[in-house]
Amino acid sequence: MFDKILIANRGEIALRIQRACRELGIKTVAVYSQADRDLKHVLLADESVCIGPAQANQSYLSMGSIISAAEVTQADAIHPGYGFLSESADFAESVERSGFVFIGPRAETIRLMGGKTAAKAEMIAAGVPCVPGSEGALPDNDGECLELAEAVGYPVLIKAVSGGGGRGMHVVRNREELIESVHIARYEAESAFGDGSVFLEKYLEKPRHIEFQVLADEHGHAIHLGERDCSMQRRNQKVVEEAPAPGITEEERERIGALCIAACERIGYRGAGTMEFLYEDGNFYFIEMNTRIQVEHPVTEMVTGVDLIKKQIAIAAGRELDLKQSDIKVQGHAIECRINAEDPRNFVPSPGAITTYHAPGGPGVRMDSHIYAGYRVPPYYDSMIGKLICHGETRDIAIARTLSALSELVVEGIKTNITLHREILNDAAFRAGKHDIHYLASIIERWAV
Ligand code: MV4
Repeated sequence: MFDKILIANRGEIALRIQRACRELGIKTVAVYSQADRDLKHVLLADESVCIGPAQANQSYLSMGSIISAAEVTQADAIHPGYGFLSESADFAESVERSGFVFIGPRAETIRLMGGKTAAKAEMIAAGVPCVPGSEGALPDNDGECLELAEAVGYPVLIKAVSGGGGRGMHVVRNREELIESVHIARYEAESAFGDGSVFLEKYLEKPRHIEFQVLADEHGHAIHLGERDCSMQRRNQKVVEEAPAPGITEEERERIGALCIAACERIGYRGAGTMEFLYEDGNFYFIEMNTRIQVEHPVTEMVTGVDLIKKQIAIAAGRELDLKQSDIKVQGHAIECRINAEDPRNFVPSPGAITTYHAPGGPGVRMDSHIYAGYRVPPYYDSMIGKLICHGETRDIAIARTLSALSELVVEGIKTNITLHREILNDAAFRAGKHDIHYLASIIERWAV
């Protein structure tokens, strides 16, 4: 097992990774920017290294600074968390070339899955259902693009091959709009990702977002840990996630889960990963794979009892997965609320000093947060200040427990979205588990009038 892990991240996930390391008897190195000297995990780390100024591109995104910090502290491995460099194949490669273990998949796997059309081709080959669309990038020829769209049927969605997370997508509702949209999408993709290639898919109008968690070791064993529903989102930012997904049957879980395992085996996947699907009219359609631990991993931990971060570390250390598929039982229901430092009405970030903090507690209540009274939320990074995760025997109990915990949670000195969560958890469509990916935008519009 590793002796020392460098945590290449900040905030709640850095603290979460540090807790897993402590349990495993592994020392931790915290790296932090000049704006993050007072982060909780920095204060608790065995060693800490300032890696640069507040701006992320000069600190948390600076590969050289992070690898230098690993060298001076003689760390064995680097955990990238989520965001920042977690899905950078170049970073994974640099880490390994410098003699450290990257806690995540091999660099070539990250690169392969980062190409959305290559990822889809692998999934199709493994038997995973995908959204119908152009197989591969669109050709330069306008006539051929029109034929491809015609074959798929309007409306279609144009996506960047090197995109992801919803940026640079264009809905096209008829053939008159296609060519101009393709040209705009190519231009945007080139400026945003340095790769102007785009592809098209049938546009699904009212899907739910359902994703499967997988774990795979380097000895050829892969398992799935069921699914999460992340449909309650706004502008590609998830707000509430839950496991299992409401209304998904054990048969669907086993069938899609088995296909996700087949895909992991096909690509030789290693570590924790997530297969994202759109779900509409009883059908699953793969859209992309995330090759990192995700923000919402705790809901899966709560219903399976598996510590995903400890598994990531054990897999990276070369251990064999000590879980069989038959060991995984989804028990009860878990809901996560992302607590953000922002105005609950207009979503504008609200950094500043936290004067009061009272965390909720009790059975089935988990608060993953790095904040404390006196902590200042810096303005430079994501506004998420914590996650409230509640587990219950049934979805109704989990909802009641979440509402109770939200009423206990006190964060003063800055604005937070706690009231938004109370409204969502009391919403009839959410309580019925019938919300799709556009639902949150629609209720926000209703408040505006
Ligand atoms: C789609 C789609 C509808 N049809 N693909 C957005 C993020 C990226 N991962 C894929 N996304 C979508 N792809 C087809 N063929 C709708 C979305 C989408 C979405 C998906 C999941 C969660 C939130 C979303 C918000 C807007 C659009």
